[in-house]
Amino acid sequence: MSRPLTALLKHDKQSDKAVKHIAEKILTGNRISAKEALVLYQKAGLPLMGSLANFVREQKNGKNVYFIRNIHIEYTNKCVNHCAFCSFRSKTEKDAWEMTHEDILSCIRKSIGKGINEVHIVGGIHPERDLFFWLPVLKNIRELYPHLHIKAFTAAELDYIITRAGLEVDEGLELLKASGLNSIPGGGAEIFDDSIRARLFPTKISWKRWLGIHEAAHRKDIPSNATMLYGHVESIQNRIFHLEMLRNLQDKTGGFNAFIPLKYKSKNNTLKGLEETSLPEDLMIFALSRIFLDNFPHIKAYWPMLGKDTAMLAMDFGADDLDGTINDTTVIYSKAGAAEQNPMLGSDEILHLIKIHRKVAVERDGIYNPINKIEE
Ligand code: V47
Repeated sequence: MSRPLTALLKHDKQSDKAVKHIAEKILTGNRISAKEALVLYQKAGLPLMGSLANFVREQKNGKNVYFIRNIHIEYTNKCVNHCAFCSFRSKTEKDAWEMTHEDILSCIRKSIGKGINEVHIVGGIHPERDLFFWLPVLKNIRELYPHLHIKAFTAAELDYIITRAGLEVDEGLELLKASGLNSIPGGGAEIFDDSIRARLFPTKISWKRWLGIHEAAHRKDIPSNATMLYGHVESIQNRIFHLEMLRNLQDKTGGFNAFIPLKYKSKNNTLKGLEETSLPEDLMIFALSRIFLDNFPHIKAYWPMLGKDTAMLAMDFGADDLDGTINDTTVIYSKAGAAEQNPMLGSDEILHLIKIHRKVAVERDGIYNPINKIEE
């Protein structure tokens, strides 16, 4: 058991017996239950949660902070869904855009000289596009840039484009993989609760379908990420249930690479009366995720949404991945009011941030193989 933490627990007069028992389980490498996660969240307090999460983080990832050189391609803001939290969807014909096959290639061409290793392709759910629009796009990217990791389409997009093409999920995934798809991003999960989904995003795929698509992908050796949209109307019990469902699927398949807590941002969407979560609450979510998701290799603090400072702080509360250089290619969060209005981080700046936070920078590929480890 970790010495300083054992001492902290021994002299801790505030924590009750249940919290100490749960903390000991974590420090001896044992899994905690959903009930225990709730007790911890409600009673442990941020310093202890942070210490426990950091303990787990260091066991799994040492002091590494992963990052990747990447761009995002948000190919359209047209969307068949009307999700109350979304600030990205076009509201009128005038503010709608859609990228052609050539636009997408040109976007990659412009960034390829910056040494990118990954392209992340997500968008609204375009009413008229199906899988057969995408297969030649992926094939072209694969042929032109064989080294690029293609992370594309949330489960919500996959459900739509595959169904519209008249195919089953398994068939669609196989075709996508054969055309160059490497992995699936974590979006579209939102929060796993039927009544919240019915209220806030009634036309989006169900959470069971979201999990089913990720399971099908994992069975075809297509890894994926998972997200949770928190800080709107959900309870802490909803959050823990969400984490539990992800942990159960990961026990079955082992196909998730990273979990990404996504903090609800309130500008320009129909939920805008809500107050955003505080920094301590955000850090509690990171810590709880790291502690509870004992079978997830990585926890991502997505800096374009959190801001650089909070993302770096999250590195002491369980997170180990910053995502990437982005190169000002995403507007999903800037439209929703994120601190980073033109998200772009040069690799020099990333290295500097990681160094001043006394961590070890590890440039990675799309599946977390280290490309370059910088220890100073
Ligand atoms: O599913 C949309 C979220 C997600 C808002 O896998 C919002 O590496 C907060 O999943 N406030 C899409 N969140 C983006 C996503 C993602 C991003 C970066 C990396 C990866 C990865 C995945 O964005 C949506 C939704 O949960 N979102 N609007 C908002 N106002």
